[in-house]
Amino acid sequence: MTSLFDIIGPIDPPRETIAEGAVLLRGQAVSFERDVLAALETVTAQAPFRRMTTPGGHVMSVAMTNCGAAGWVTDRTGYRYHAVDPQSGRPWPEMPPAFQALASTAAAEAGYGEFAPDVCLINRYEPGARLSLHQDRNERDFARPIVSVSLGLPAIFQFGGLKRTDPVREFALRHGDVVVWGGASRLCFHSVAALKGGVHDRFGRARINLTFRGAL
Ligand code: MD3
Ligand code: FE
Repeated sequence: MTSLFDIIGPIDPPRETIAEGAVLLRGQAVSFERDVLAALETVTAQAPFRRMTTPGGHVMSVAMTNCGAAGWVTDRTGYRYHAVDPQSGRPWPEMPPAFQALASTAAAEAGYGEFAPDVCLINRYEPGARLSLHQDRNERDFARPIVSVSLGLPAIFQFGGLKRTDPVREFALRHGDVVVWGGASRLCFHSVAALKGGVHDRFGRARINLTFRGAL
């Protein structure tokens, strides 16, 4: 007989260690989504999403902004964290309390205890946007984890090893999923496949990813 589970597939566990030091918390951000969406509107009114240029001269398909004491920026001269938004000449918007609450709750849930991020990099993917294979190594101290929050349309996230050529594993990251990347996973190569189309009822035709970092 066909069971319901043959049709809907396995149910994801609420908490899963996907690599050494990396904990996936399915749906962890859902209860924060209203406050997070309101805070996101406040941040992007002051620091709108923009597509930045890489040192190689390519305009990124992902649009970005930041909040917190500094923001991640790229231009023809390189990647760095900078206290001022180069587009406005003003400091980046403050980290909203709803963002801080989400990041510290998730880090504690994953077993990382105290985590007070100083930067939140905000990525916006529209259909076709992708992020090519990279490591995150512009932060000062890799002992601190990165907390990532996925909102809106789902994406295929690819997670490799410490060498660019290591094989990657794929994970679907859906609305509300949170991953805490610490320990041995912190410097692993990763990428996001081109976003498929679709419409999310709160976030529309987009995926938003928040990454909370101790950068300074
Ligand atoms: C693993 N963002 O902003 S989130 C990035 O979905 C970035 O927008 C992706 O990669 C996104 O740098 C992926 C998951 C993620 C973020 C940072 C990591 C995984 C990570 C840093 C180290 C290891
Ligand atoms: Fe990254």
